Amino acid sequence: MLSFLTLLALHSLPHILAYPQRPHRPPAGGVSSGAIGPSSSLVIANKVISPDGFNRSAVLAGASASSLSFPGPVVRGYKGDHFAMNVIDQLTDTTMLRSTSIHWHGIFQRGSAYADGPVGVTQCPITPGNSFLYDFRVPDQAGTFWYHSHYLSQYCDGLRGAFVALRAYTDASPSYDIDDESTILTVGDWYHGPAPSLAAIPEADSTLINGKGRFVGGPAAELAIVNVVRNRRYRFRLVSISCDPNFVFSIDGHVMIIIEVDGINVQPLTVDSIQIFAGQRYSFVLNANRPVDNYWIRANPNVGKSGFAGGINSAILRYQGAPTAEPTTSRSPFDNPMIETRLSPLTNHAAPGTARVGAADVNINLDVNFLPSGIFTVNNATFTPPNVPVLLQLISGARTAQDLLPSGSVYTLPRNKVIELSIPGGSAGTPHPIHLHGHAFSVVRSAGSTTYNYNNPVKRDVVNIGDAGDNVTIRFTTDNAGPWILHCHIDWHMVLGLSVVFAEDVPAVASQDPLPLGTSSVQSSTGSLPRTPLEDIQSPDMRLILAQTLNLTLC
Ligand SMILES: *[C@@H]1O[C@H](CO)[C@@H](O)[C@H](O)[C@H]1NC(C)=O
Ligand SMILES: *[C@@H]1O[C@H](CO)[C@@H](O)[C@H](O)[C@H]1NC(C)=O
Ligand SMILES: *[C@@H]1O[C@H](CO)[C@@H](O)[C@H](O)[C@H]1NC(C)=O
Ligand SMILES: *[C@@H]1O[C@H](CO)[C@@H](O)[C@H](O)[C@H]1NC(C)=O
Ligand SMILES: [Cu+2]
Repeated sequence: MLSFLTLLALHSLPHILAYPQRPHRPPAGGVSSGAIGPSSSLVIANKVISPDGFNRSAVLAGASASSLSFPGPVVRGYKGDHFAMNVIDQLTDTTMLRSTSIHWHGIFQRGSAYADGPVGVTQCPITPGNSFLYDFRVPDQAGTFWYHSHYLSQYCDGLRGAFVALRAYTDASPSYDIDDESTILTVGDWYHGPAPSLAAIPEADSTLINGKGRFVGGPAAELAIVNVVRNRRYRFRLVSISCDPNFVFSIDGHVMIIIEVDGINVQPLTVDSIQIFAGQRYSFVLNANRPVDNYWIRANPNVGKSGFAGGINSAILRYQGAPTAEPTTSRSPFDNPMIETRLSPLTNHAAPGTARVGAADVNINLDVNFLPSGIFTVNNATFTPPNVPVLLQLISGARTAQDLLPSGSVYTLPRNKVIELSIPGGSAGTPHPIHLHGHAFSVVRSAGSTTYNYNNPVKRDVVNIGDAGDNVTIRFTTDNAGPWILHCHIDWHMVLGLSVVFAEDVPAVASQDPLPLGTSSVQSSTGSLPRTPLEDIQSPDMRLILAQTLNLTLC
C-alpha cells in the first residue's frame, strides 16, 4: 500500500516531494555493524569485549549471535512504521543475569503496553532459550530514542543501543546535510566487573563514547573517531546510554545547535556544552566550519574519574584531510551552556491544563527518600517488582491502587485528565534523572529554577530533578491507557526501589492493551518458568538488601 501510494505521489507531485519516502540506507560501518529494524531478530548473548582495553564478559545484542556489539546495533525505522523485534535470549554466563527484557525508551506504546519491557510492570523476564516478539507501532514519533534491558541492572553489563525513528519526509530545507549512523553519538559508563557482583552503587571504570574509551591506569586504547568533511553540517544524535553518571558534553572549537530533545523538535538553541543525564537525548547541528584538524570530543562525568588525562572521557572529531593523530586542542571555558529552561518545543508549545501551580486535574507530589537500610522510597513506598506484572494484574481485573501490587507504589490515574507531578530534589544520590514511560511531559519547573512556565516549556521524557530546594514539576495528559513506570534512570537507584507505577485509565487497559497471542513470557508469570534467580545476584550486600528488604521475587 505504502509503495503504491508513494509511487503515485512521487509521479504526480515530483516538485513537492523532493525526497523518496525510503531513502537508501546509509553505508554500514558507522558506529556499529549496520542498522537493523523495523523488523529484525535481536539476539542477546554473552561475549568477551574490551572496549577500553580491559577484557570482560558482557551482555550484548546483535542481529545474530555472530554480530554482537557494544553498543547494540542501531534499531531504525520511520515514523509510521510497524516494528517487530524478536528478542532471542541466548545468555549463558552465570556471573550475570541470564533472563532479559527490552525497553524501547521514549516510544509511547499506545495500545501495546505489553511491549514496553519493564520486568514486573508489563512482563516477566524472557528466560534463556526463549524469545519474545516486541510488536508495536510508532505512528506519531520521529526522533532519537534508545533501547536497553529493563531487568534490574542488566543494561549496565552492556545491553544498550540507539533507536532512531526517522521522518517519512525530510524537511524541504533541513538545517543539516548529514544524518546517518555515523552521526549517532552514544555516551555511557562502563564497569570492569559484572553488575550483579558490584557494590549496590558502584563507580564506573571508564566512559565510552560510541563504545570506545580509556580507563585510568589502562592502555592507550583506541578512541572513537567521528569523521566530518569541512563545511558540511551534521545532525549529531547524542544519546546518553548511561547507568549512572551525567556527562558534560562538548566538542572543542565548535558550538552545537540543539534541534531535538528526547524525540521532540525544539526551537534551535546554540550552546557550547550540554549536561546530559542518563537516558536523555539531544540532536544538535554541528557546522564543520573550523580549520581542518582533529578536535577533542569530551564527556566529563559527574561521578567516577573526571577530567581528560591520558584521553579518558574523550573521543576525536576528525576533519577529512587532518592527520591520523590525537587532537592537541583545548577546551575553552563554557560561556553558553545548555540550560533546560531555554529549550522549548517547535510546535504545541503550551503545557496542558490550567496555567497555575497545582491547578491540574490531578496533582501529585512525590517525595523521594533514601533510608539507612540502603533503599529508596517514593512517598514512603519502595518499589519491588511484583510476582505478577502490573499489566496482568490490570487485565485480571484489579482496579484500585489498594488492589494493585506492589502496595503503595501504584497510582491510578483517570483518563483524559491533566496530571501535574512535583518531585522535590536533594535526596541521597542526587541529581536523579527521572523517566516516565508511555509519555513525554512538559517540564513546567526545571531543576535550578524557581519559575513555572506553562507557556512554552520543554517536553521530554527524562528530567533531572536537581538538588535540595528544587521542586521539578511536570505535566502530561492521560491519553494512553496502561501501566507506566516512572523511575530514576540511574539504574542502581531503580534497583533499590526508586520507582512508582501509574496505572492509567485502568478500565480501558484490558480492551486497549490486549496481550497478543503467544506472549509466553508475559503469561509465564502464572506458569512454571523459573523465578528470578536471587543466586544470580552475587554481591553479598546487594543480595542481602534484595532478599531481606525487598523480598525480591519476580514472576
Ligand atoms: C583479551 O582477550 C583476547 C581474546 O581472548 C586476548 O587475545 C587478549 O590477550 C586479552 N587481553 C588482555 C589484556 O587480557
Ligand atoms: C511518609 O511517612 C512520614 C513519617 O511517617 C509521614 O509523615 C508522611 O506523611 C508520609 N508521606 C506520605 C506521602 O505518605
Ligand atoms: C513542591 O510543590 C508541591 C506543589 O506543587 C508542593 O505541594 C510541595 O510542598 C513542594 N515541595 C517542596 C519541597 O517545595
Ligand atoms: C516474601 O515473599 C514470600 C513469597 O512471595 C512470602 O511468602 C513472604 O511472606 C514474604 N516475606 C516478607 C518478609 O514479606
Ligand atoms: Cu536516582
